[in-house]
Amino acid sequence: MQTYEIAVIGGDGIGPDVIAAGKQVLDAAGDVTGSYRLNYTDFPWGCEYYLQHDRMMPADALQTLEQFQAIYLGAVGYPTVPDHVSLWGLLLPIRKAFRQYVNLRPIKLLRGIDGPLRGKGPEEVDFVCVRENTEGEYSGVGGRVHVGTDHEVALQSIVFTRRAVERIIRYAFDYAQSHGRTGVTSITKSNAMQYNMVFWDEVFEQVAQDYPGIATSKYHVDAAAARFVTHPESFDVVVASNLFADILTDLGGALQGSLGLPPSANIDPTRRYPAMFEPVHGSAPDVHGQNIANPLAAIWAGAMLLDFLGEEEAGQLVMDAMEAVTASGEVRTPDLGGAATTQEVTEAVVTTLQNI
Ligand code: GGG
Repeated sequence: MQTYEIAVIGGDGIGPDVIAAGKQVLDAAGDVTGSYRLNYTDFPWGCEYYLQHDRMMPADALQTLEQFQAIYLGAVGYPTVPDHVSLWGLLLPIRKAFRQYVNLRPIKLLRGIDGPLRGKGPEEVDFVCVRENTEGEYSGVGGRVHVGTDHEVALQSIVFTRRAVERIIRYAFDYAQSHGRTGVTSITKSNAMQYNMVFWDEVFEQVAQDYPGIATSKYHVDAAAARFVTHPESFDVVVASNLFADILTDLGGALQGSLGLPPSANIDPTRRYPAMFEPVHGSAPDVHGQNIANPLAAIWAGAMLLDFLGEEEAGQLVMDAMEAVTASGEVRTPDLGGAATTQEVTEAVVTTLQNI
């Protein structure tokens, strides 16, 4: 039996609750398959840590995390700490330092869930977003001058490097090829952004030439947002910059019926550094402490973690159990129209998994 070392950062708000649920399901899948054990080390980092230590995680946190095979993260951010401080104090430094240049976000309507789109079911809503995760609009380059005066200036620069743009687009094509997907759609805004996005388009066209078997399309981000709603079935693999994909995948969560469902994987494809798995959603202070947070996004992120570790059979088992629970429609948290607690949904997934 294989043992994997997993760093766990429950983080803020509902983060610790949904990650506890995810651990319970991943452990149950390990017991059923008998093929692995996950050895968790919990780190109490986040906004509460910040209030005590004036930083979101210790100075040597990255060296600590580097020893692990994967990181399982709940949520980052709480109203007690400014959002840009929490995000730049924990989530973004991990993604950047560990070269997690791929942020993989499946957008798939699970069986039994009524998505918001008329006539669009699980067959139509089933695609994958590949988000550039280390630069672009989140490069962190900028500054403020004349602060507090009436001629104050704020600059936030977008940085696109050929290396990063090419590798994320190539990853999207490779992903399509290896997962039986037939098309890659590029998200741009090159009509208005004549430097970085024209560059993005050029690189997309160059890389596409190496994949003659994959169909290509491109949409400006505003048109893509509309098309996500009107023609979700026209997307297969979508590749986009950091901010564009961040926005579009929240829309994707809505297409899935709730932001309590979509997962995400932050991956360094070279595997030099650990990958990080997290729900797309944040800390949800509005439902925190009520035991009604939907654990499915964290559980789904856990299934992606198992796939990444090579435990695909267990990952599939978790997905099958989760989808059997949504298909039955009996046990659902309030975001999906039910009245079940976080714990009840988690137990339903565990029981289903044990009986598959
Ligand atoms: N699940 C992690 C989390 O808290 N996400 C909320 C968030 O604001 N994420 C920003 C991002 O993914 O770039």
